[in-house]
Amino acid sequence: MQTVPNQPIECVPTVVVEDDRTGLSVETLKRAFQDNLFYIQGKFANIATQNDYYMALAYTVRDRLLRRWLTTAETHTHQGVRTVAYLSAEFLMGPHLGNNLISLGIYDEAKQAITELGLDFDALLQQEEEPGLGNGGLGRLAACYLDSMASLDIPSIGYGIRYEFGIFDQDIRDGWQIESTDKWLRYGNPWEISRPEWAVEVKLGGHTERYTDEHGRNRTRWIPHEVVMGIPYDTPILGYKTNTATTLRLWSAAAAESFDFAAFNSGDYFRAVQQKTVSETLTKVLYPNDESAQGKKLRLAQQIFFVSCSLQDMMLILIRQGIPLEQFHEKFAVQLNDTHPAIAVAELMRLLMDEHGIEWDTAWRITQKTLSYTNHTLLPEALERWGMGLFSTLLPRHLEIIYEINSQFLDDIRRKFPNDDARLSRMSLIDEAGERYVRMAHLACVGSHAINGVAALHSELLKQDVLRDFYELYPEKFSNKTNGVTPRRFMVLSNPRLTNLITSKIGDGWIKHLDDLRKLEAFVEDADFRQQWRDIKLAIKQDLATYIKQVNGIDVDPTSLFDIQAKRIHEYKRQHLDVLHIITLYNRIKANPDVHITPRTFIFGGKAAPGYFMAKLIIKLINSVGDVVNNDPDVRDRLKVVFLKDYNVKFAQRVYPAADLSEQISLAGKEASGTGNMKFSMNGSLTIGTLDGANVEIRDEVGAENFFLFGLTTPEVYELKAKGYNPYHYYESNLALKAVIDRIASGGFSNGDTNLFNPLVSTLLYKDDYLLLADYQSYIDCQDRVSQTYLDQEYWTRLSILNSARMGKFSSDRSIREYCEDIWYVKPVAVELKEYVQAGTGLA
Ligand code: F58
Repeated sequence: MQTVPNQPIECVPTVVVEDDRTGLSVETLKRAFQDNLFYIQGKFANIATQNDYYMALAYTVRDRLLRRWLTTAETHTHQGVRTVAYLSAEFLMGPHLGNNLISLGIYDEAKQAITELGLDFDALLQQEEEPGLGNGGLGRLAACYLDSMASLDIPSIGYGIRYEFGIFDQDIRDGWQIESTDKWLRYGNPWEISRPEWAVEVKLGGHTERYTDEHGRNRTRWIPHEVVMGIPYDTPILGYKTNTATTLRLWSAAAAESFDFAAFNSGDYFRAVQQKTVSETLTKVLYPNDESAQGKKLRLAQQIFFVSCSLQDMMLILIRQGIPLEQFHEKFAVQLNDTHPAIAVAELMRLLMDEHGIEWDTAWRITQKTLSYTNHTLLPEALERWGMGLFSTLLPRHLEIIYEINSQFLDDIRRKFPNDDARLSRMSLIDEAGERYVRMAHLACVGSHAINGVAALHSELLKQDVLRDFYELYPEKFSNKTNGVTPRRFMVLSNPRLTNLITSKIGDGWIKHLDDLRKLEAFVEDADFRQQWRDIKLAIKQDLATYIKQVNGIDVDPTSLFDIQAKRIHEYKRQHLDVLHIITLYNRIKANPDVHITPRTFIFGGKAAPGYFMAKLIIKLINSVGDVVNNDPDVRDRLKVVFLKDYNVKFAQRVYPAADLSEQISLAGKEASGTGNMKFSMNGSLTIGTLDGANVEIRDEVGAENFFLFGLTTPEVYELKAKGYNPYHYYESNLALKAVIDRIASGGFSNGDTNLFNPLVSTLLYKDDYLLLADYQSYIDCQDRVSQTYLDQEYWTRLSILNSARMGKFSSDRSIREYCEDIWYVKPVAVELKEYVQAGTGLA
């Protein structure tokens, strides 16, 4: 116990006692850290590893979260509050330690404590294994939303899957992506608490039977082939400088019986443990797909598993609080993050009817009032559908329920649109065109009271195109909720230097009210401020340059324009358009080595889905172009190309602040929103982009004059495709473009091998679904304007400041407020911390 003298009072000096588990002073933190090293890790300095120190610090921080966490749970239970349940197959949380220190407001104290103990604080932060339980934007959005819900005191819980292996680790060998398993749990996870006592059972396979219950009603019972246990693992999510700490509850699969005793007793030891292995396979690994739906049985099993666990868990919460199940929709607003949890429509119906005896009509009303659905894609290949064979084998009861929902739904359509068979077959929950499929987006639309897209353009395109029939049937269900990102992680944590500068000018209110960044506009004409802004950017670029030297062995000039494209690799995102620009500049140099070129460092980061050949070939192309350009003496170091391996949240935090230019160059009408675009811009980078996704709104906010726009618009794309797009025509008629393609095709980046990049080249010349060749010239002209603008550093800095200053709209706090007001009807609940009484266990 540390005693801190207070103001001296007349006779008896008062003392404030800091408990080792809750105290926030540097001295207490030091002592608590050492205690945890000794008592939790079982180590002392001589034998402790860097990881032991990280764990000791993590436990020290977790202790400080727990009082807020338990008090929040108690307050919410006591008040029976309405709660958001955010269902997502992915949560891409990023490291917890730094973020929790910031939320607790003890980042500096912890740093001082650790430094005074002679340890390297930053190295400890870096030690944390990233929980990579997501593929990209969709999973990261879920994580930003948890942060905002907690920060806004919204009663909420995130439900998902505790994958034993998250998104694969990416290495680059000979320019190619190599995947390896992500063993994030190898050294333990100090942030989670398992709750085996709250485990639930999930049924799979088998068949159904009809029976008459004791009230003489016809009921259905499901006799499963297999039962799997779901064990919840809880992680606290502390809001920024508030007492609310919500929960991320991830489900891990386990065998219902560790041993099959019949088999064990008969001496078949192997068969006895086999069931355990099969069950545990369910949550082994995250599917590393991006924007493509693959009808794999295990994936459907993962979806029903986490959805069923989560809905049963919510029911247990109701039962524990004495709330009748008929009030399910009053207690919970359940958000479906894309269609991965859409089976919730049938599962909630099943639980209410089969397990709890509620009649169909009531169950259906509850289901629709409870659920709402966010769509994240416009790509047809990303819309999930499950083959009927697979679906009926795994989920026989759900299929019956879906048939019944469908039959009533089709009747509705017939009433509203008589004699329109084409519409019926377009909208049916079952695709019967050829092989039969269950259409998950349709199920989600029918079973939800609200449907939203994730940027204004995307929501419009959903209404006009992908979900047009559903919009015509239920216009009132549709709305837009433009994505946002948390400024806590993506500014305060990842860019402390810029945070300090901003705060020194406008105070720290912007961290919770991002619109306050507008106050920075008053300093745009302040030359000193601009100088400081520039100095910070340069220092961050220097740090990244050092990292690049260490990891890639490439020397890059920190004063060159850092031009960054970091996101999943996909043809629609057009990383290869960026490459066409690099080669264009290279060709200019080869034609005239003395030509003026604004020095640029092209930086790429991102993973390709392991089965996506073209995306992997794009990675190879980037690295191959880098090998040539970086080593050609004619280039004189004016251009550098770097592919940063293993792009993840931890690494993204280092990359966003270092960019001068952010590449947001997807074909118009393809990117639902994008969120990296927001993170770059907040950190003062300028955007080169198309009118796609949230770029449209970013440009509206920052001003057209502060945004580098190029490319076809969505209607122009539709028009060009309708009249018959011929990429070869662009190739033939544009000499610079032809020279670029020819250099790739002739083996200019593959040691003369003309086969290597042929799949890419011929796709561009003869197919080009994403219209790279049509947008090429507009992109190059725009890039030339970028290069010109960068030469005037004072002007560039003004634009950079204005970009940050005008990003208020893109805080995930704004998005969450909109969801709360328009879809969830959930209100903030203040949590008051009680005096600390021996952890407030409630024991005498
Ligand atoms: C992304 N989708 C969108 N899907 O592409 C992006 O525009 C948007 O900003 C973001 O969602 C958030 O709304 C996305 O990340 C996936 O990762 C799926 C994971 C499961 C398989 C299919 C892709």
